[in-house]
Amino acid sequence: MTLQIATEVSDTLASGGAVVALESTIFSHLGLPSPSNHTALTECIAAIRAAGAVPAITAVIDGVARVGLDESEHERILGPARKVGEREVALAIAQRWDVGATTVSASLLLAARAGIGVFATGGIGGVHRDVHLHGDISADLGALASHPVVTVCAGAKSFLDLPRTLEHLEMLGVPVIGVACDEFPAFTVHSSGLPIPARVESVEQLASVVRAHRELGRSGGILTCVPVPIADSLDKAMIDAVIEDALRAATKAKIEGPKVTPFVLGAIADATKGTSVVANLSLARNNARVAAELSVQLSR
Ligand code: PSU
Ligand code: MN
Repeated sequence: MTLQIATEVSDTLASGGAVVALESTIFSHLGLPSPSNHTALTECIAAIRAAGAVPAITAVIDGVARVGLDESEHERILGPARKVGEREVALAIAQRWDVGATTVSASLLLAARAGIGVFATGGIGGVHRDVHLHGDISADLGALASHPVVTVCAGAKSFLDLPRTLEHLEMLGVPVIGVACDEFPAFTVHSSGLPIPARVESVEQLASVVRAHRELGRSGGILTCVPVPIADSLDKAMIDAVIEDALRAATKAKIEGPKVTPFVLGAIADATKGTSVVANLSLARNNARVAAELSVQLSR
């Protein structure tokens, strides 16, 4: 079997209930330092269940693509893992990778195959700065456009080129919708200063957009943006300075390709002495809750 869907997840989907998919890179050592990765996982699951939905963590474990993990398996994704983007999923299966931590792009593929329509993450990948020099554009963007899944995120980190990321999403035809916010959020910072392309006031209004999108037969996804709760939002000038240093360190250490994002995330966590991690946990919980509320609305 190449794709295994947890019984609780398939039973809930079969009865028309609410399910929210989660990625595993954010919970692995690639996304958050230990033990905050474990806290994030526990809190996201709790937020989804509290809102009346079933969580479905995606991962590749012992060469099987999984949608929904048993609690006893959580430790597998918290330890060392290989990063699995959409293009690595088949490799990870065929070559029986021990633990593959799925990114946003891989999670969207697996969620779509399982029939899950709502996915929560922290921040998405995007167009990297200086793209004309290296061409680095996250596979997350293409996956957002090709899979019929709504992604709930807190925008993207400003170590990316956020204006180009928004342009790219427009080119791909992905609706970008803010829930009660006027600006594209910048992950641990409440706002980036860039206008959000579209705004809804509530999860109910968001659900009507999703229904209309589906009724039109659009095959791709929708990017929903929810800013980090204001009390946990970090200072933009402080984070911008930290990011400049982290990017310089990445260039100096000749970090390239898929290693860039985990390297910069780690450097930011170190430089902010964990305050970025507190904000990260807060936004991850919040996104999980909003995604669950949306999934519940859509299942009515
Ligand atoms: N941004 C974050 N935290 C993360 C990631 C991005 O703030 O953990 C992870 C996600 O799994 C995302 C992936 O899908 O990094 C994007 O990697 P890349 O930039 O190599 O496409
Ligand atoms: Mn990349």
